[in-house]
Amino acid sequence: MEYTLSIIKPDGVSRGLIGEVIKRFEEAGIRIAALKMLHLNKEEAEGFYAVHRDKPFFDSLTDFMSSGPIVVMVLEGEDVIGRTRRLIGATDYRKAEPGTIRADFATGIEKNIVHASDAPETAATEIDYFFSKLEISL
Ligand code: 3AN
Repeated sequence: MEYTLSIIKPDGVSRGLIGEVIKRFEEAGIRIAALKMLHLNKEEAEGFYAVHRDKPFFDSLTDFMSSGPIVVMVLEGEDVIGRTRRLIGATDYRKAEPGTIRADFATGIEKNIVHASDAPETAATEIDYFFSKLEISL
């Protein structure tokens, strides 16, 4: 079994899309192994996106990610990293496949509703950032 981290971003939460996103994951046979809502401060958002520290969009991205509550989840399933990425669609929503979460709901490259880890190493680091072992139902 594989695990990945997904985040419903502040735009997804404020637009009432928590249920919609979770429904799409569950309907695809993905299991929710852990879930919580939190509101990151700027420093915590910077820690999560540390790999992007040198990018021109880092400040704006971390402002946005700390602008309101988010929902963080550990997802479980076979090939769940790749399957979740396919369900959410490309980072740039204008290039996302029709029927993906971002194609259906995103309103900007930052305001793209949902995040999901892109590889096993990042999934492990990102899960660790938000969850202790005790919080994950195996
Ligand atoms: P993804 O979330 O699709 O894996 P990453 O990890 O490359 O994308 O980027 C992290 C986040 O940074 C994206 N979800 C998006 O919100 C933001 N982002 C990425 N590229 C840009 C960009 N060129 N301009 C503004 N924001 C960006």
